[in-house]
Amino acid sequence: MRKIIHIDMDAFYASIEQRDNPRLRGKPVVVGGLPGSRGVVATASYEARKFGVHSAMPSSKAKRLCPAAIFVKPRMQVYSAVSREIREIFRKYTNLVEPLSLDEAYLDVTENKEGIPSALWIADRIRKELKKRTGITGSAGVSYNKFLAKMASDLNKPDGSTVITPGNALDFIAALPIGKFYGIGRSTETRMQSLGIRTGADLQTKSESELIRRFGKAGAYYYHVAHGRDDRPVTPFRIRKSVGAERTFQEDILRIENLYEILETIAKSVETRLAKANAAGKTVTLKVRYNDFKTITRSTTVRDFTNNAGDILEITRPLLDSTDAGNIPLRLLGITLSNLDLSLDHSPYEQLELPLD
Ligand code: DCP
Ligand code: MG
Repeated sequence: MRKIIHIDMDAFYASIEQRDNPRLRGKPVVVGGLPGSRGVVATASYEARKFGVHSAMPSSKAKRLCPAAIFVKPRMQVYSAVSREIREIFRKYTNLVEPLSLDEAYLDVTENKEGIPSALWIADRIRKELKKRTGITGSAGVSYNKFLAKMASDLNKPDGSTVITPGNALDFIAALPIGKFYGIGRSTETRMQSLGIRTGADLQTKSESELIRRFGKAGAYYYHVAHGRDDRPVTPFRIRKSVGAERTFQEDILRIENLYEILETIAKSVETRLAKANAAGKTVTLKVRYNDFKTITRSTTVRDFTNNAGDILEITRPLLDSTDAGNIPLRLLGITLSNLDLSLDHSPYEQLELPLD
């Protein structure tokens, strides 16, 4: 049996704001767009949640629900730094760390670097260390698979741990409202409700073939997790270092105007790839290969993160001008962005995406 921990920081952005500004401690704090704007709430401190304020709610509504709330704009750079810190702490125990977002991750501690047999013990030790090193608290779910660990980490929030064992898993799932299942979003919840599936107990009565017929591949996932089964492994991924695109030409190109045009199409594909990776970069590198295969690179590092084709083109054109392009025919052109910020998936204006919905 595996030992999986899911850790999720408490009111992540808001806790960091309260940590860095004592004036905000113990107060209702809303991080996100300001109420005058058309922004939304990224998150709210637990003091603000008592008034019904939550993530993805229009900030103007948050203000109505909690007039005393203090609104703070997100500081993504700081949250990314804390995110890196918490991942470092996780990796002290296992290399099998799979981040789900900036503030949460799965850990497989079946085998762990400290040789600790109890996963709950590890979870609590990690939580102590999180508090000490980052100044904010996190909650943990401990179980024998990812789904149950994820569901468990919510049960004793904030600042708590919960264990789900094979002995109590089925009862726990039976009592779960269907919308709480990880992987069941708003639209699937509505469809399930219309089929009379309101809780885990209702889901447990459905056959796998019926769920697959109605929900496709996701139906098989619903069926298995309803019965406490989830054999997805914890898969750590390497943090991306760069995003780029290049073109090798069918015939060498001399005319600088043609090269500018190609540069623009490459910048556009880099833009698309950056969007897919939710990334932006500060260092833009141009790669040029001459017809004799000699290859050179030229880089510029800019002050603000960039992720759009227009900016990338503006930066790479002078780089291209600084080479022998236009005098010597080229075989290849490429653009790479590095020095990446990968946290844009947490733009407060976007809802978190669920994997199966
Ligand atoms: N976030 C966001 N927009 C959302 C949801 C979340 O920008 N719709 C950001 C802000 C959160 C962070 O992601 O602080 C982590 O999301 P969580 O869902 O883990 O929420 P919190 O950590 O804020 O609170 P909780 O204590 O419930 O985990
Ligand atoms: Mg959280």
